[in-house]
Amino acid sequence: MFELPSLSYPPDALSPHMSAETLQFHHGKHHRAYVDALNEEVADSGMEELSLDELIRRNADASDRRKVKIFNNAGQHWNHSFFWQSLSPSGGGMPQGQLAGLIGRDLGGLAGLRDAVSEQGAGHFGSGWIWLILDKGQLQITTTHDADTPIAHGQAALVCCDLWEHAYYLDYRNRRPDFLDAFLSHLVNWRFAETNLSAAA
Ligand code: MN3
Repeated sequence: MFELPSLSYPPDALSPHMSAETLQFHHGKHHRAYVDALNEEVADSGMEELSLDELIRRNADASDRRKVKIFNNAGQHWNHSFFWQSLSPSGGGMPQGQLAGLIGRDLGGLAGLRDAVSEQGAGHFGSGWIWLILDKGQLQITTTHDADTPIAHGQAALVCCDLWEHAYYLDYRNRRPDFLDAFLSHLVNWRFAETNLSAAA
């Protein structure tokens, strides 16, 4: 059985950049619904023993209706669990160490990273996610649609932001660029990205 992970900060800790109402709905209702649906679909599927990562990889190219549901709910469980750790009450600021070096080498520094997030995040059509990933030794900003996730493509995720409207509509209405700006200025957890880079490199 998969379980909803608890948050490592109180629901009002990200306010005003992400309100307690948004966080409580997003974590307690949306994420919980993905976990519940995943447990329901996996039961008696013959895949009960698989880890979350294995469920994602094994069902990534599925066309069978149930396997598609398993992929979607497993991906959303993975992505949201990763997203909560990508946020911090003391977020924003400057990446450090090896991460800062690679952002300079591959993305044109923090200014280049901000431009890429702004352009790809605002331009992403419909629901999905924006990611900082390490792929074949190179840092990249990339987006995925719906529940898709870098681990289905052999890429290492360093940090992410949710682009579904439920992530920002209560606080920013339709202004996704403002949400992404607040994410980079005040919320993004560079320490988490540095840890993920060390593990991947
Ligand atoms: Mn979401």
